[in-house]
Amino acid sequence: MTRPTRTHALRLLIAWAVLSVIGVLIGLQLQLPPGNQSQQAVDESWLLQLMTIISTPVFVGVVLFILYSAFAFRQRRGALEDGPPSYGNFRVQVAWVAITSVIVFIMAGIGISELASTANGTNFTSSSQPALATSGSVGTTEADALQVQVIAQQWYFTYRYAGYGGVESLHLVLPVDSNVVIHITSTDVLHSFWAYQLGVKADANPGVDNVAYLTTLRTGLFTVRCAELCGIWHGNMSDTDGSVVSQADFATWINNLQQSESDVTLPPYAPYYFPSPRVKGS
Ligand SMILES: [Cu+2]
Repeated sequence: MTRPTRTHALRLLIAWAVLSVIGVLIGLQLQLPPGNQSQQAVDESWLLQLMTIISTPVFVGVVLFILYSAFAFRQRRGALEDGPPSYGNFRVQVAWVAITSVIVFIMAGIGISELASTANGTNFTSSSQPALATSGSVGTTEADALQVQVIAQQWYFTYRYAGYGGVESLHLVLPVDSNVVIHITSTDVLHSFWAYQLGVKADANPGVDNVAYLTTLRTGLFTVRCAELCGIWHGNMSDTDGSVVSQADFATWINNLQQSESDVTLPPYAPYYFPSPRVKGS
């Protein structure tokens, strides 16, 4: 018994529509990483969700067609025969090209508008920024944002706060509702600074000041990891004690740090560093 092509097409269309709607509804409920601790993380989660929702009907269509064909058009028992030859289908070809073009143009439009919105040199998106009580006030431009230097080294990260005399910390602590410019560098080999929940990941190279922008939105802990194989203890280069704290807590914390390091002589603050030359026998 062979069914007309129309019946197969109609069945596939109905099943595809129903499953796609279910898939998109599930996609809308997803909480995708990296989360909502910073504006950048929110943007990344939103983009991931959008991509998931756009690709769900495509995924459902392809898998459904394969499964349906394997069942409905399978070789029955008996003599092995070739299927009927196919000569292309004009309507399917036009629809195929048109639909994929529309999807690609929508993606390109989103990409161009995102690029245009960050073309002013920073990608700070929040409009109003309360200023910090102490030095290094936080504003809406790169110049008055909090400057933090991430120094990668085998096998941990340290953080220096340029606006606070270049004090150095073992954990990254940031004030909430603030624009932060992160300067990432290394003193030895290639590392990669990855503050997972903040949605920031950038290479840490010696002799390079690699800049990333961040707008903190919510207090809480975050994880920092090295994301570039950098030597035998690379796997240990992880810190779960990064934190976004209230502006008052940040002021207290940085004050205490300044006090505790008042009698410590740190190397001079520089935009970036080079590995010290390795002397024979050292
Ligand atoms: Cu590393």
